Amino acid sequence: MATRRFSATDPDLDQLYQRLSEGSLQPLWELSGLLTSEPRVRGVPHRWPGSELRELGSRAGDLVPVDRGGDRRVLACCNPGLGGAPYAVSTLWAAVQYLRGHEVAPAHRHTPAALRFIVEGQGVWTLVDGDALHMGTGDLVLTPSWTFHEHHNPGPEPMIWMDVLDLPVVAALDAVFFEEGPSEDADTRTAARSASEGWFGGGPGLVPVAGPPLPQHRSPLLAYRWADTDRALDAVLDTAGARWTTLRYTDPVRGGDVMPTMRCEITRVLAGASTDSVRQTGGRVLCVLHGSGEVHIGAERFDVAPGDILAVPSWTPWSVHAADDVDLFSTSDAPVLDALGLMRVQNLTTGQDGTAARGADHVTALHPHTTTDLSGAHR
Ligand code: GTQ
Ligand code: FE2
Repeated sequence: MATRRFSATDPDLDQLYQRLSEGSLQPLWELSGLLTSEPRVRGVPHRWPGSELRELGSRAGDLVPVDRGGDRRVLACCNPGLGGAPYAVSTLWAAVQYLRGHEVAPAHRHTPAALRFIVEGQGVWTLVDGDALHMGTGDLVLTPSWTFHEHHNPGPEPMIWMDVLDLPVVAALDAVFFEEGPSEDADTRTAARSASEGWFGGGPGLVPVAGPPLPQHRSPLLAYRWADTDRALDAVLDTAGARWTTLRYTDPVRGGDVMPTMRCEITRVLAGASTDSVRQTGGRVLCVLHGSGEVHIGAERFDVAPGDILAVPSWTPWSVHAADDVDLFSTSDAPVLDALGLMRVQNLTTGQDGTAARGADHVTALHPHTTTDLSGAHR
């Protein structure tokens, strides 16, 4: 793209502009909208209804094969405010993936990291660098950057799940690499328990002193099981005497986020309760696992049901009001903003401001009262 040519009535100035343009230079005094007083947010609050995602996923299953070439049957959530870009918010890809019975999605790897969250169904296996991980309702399964992954469905039933990737961030950094798997043949292994869970998910607060080498930039635990998440949510609500709370999925060894670009959290809101209204820098994708109620995002109000995917753009307040008990999974790009010192958090209900993480002290980041209020204790 050629440098913009500014024109002026003064012939000398006009000549300067001409020469700037030829020299691939632009005068800042003619540029506007760069340093805005607040983020000029691309993307709008949006909801993709679960019923529609299931129906269209199934329709794609009838019509479109999965094989090399078109190797993922995936419907990308496209935020209507992003001019057709296939992103749910400006920094996150969110999609549903549909795999019919006995189908295989072949192995590959890429630098964008992915995670899967399962709203309904079970029976598909994801192999992450050869480690077989079962996918079941409420589970979070990670596919970190540059790990080989493939999916296979040995049973007769189709399965649908949500994928979230940091693709827009990696693409913005011009750091996307992709590679096909080493073999054309599908690896249809299964296992009673993944090696990752055997080593790092055996029991709360326990990690092996001598185990496999730790991966550098992400959690060594690749699956977070619903039974554990559910139990932890109950325990915290009970202990806090709260009506709603948010738990963060963490690296069991180092305590930080599960992956360097994506933060995963689960919010439980008991029937009749409402969360605080909070906004923070960076984008977020929500996925309703259980229950029904209202999700408020900016000026929008969405009546939600299981399977719904919602977009929370940067610096847009959001809150949940539960009609019956709601479990809500969410992914944000918060680790990126934290790492760069760009995180701002504002709780509009309590009036508290914060910056979420200070330095590398993840405990500060996790502590509800120094950041945003992550639970509705005694309210
Ligand atoms: O399952 O490997 O939604 O590579 C987008 C890209 C899923 C996957 C997506 C992918 C995958
Ligand atoms: Fe992939």
